Amino acid sequence: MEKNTLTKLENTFEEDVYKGLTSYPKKLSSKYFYDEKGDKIFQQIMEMPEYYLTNAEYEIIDTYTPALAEIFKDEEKGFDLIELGAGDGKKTKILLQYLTKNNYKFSYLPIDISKHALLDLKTTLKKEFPQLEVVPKQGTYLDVLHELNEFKHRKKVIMMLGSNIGNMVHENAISFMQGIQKSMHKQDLLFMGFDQKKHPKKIIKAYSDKTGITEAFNKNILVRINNELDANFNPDKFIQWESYNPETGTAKSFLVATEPQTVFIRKMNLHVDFDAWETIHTEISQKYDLKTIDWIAGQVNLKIVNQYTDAQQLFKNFLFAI
Ligand code: AVI
Repeated sequence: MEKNTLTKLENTFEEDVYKGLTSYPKKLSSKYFYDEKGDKIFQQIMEMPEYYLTNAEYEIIDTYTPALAEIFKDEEKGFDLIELGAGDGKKTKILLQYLTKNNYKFSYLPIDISKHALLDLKTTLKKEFPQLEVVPKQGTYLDVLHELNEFKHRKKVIMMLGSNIGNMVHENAISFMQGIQKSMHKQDLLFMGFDQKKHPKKIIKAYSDKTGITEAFNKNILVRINNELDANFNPDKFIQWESYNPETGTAKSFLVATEPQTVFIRKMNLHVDFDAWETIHTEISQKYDLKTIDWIAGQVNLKIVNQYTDAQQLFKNFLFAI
């Protein structure tokens, strides 16, 4: 029998948790950080002074909005501005403000896995830009790739901000971008954020703030397993640890058990044993340099049209075409 989407999603969480916690070393995917509470914690992260990514990309968009609007526009038919992983759209609003104020012809299609974030966004956009046509879509990145194929009637500008691509290992980033590339036609553009390699201390600080917000973000996955799979993780018996390899540009987050313990996950009838100092790898946040972005673009047959950076060159947004 065909399973409905919800069952499929639930199974994926359950299956991933099972696989991740029965393998060695243990792992859980950061995509499960995000539920209503996780979304809120991520909002707090974006406001932390240590988390430089948000302000840097804000500065880029603020500086280059008029130039981008000119590149994005299609005077005849207008264009579809499709944002992958829209979140609260704070950065995008600068662009929307400029485009609407200057009467550019376009629609905005925010796509996000979080229904909650999309509803909030739609409500605020309705207030701030009553004339703007907003078509929100809820779905995973994979659903999104299917959706993208359906937009062929006019120019597409696909946007993915915030270095979300950095949460994928290169292999997955490449197949994801390949999927996007396949959905693109001659005039379409892809505008994407890539966090840059920089002083390792600055990166470590951004992902291990003293207030414990990032730690709570990581631990939210344990809370979700407790709530959704009826488990008894004690988050206080784990600490979050961040590492950064300046050679590969990979920042990795771990939850580390501070003492030996056994966790029972009732829904799966599974006992999970932890030795003291055993790890669960939770997230990668890839940092890039031009060579790596050039290499990825080459792998997926995309051409770099332009690149934009902030005054401190912490972050870059790249514009790609086929
Ligand atoms: C969503 N993503 C790009 C964030 C990042 O920087 O990897 C998630 C995050 N994890 C810890 N802090 C922020």
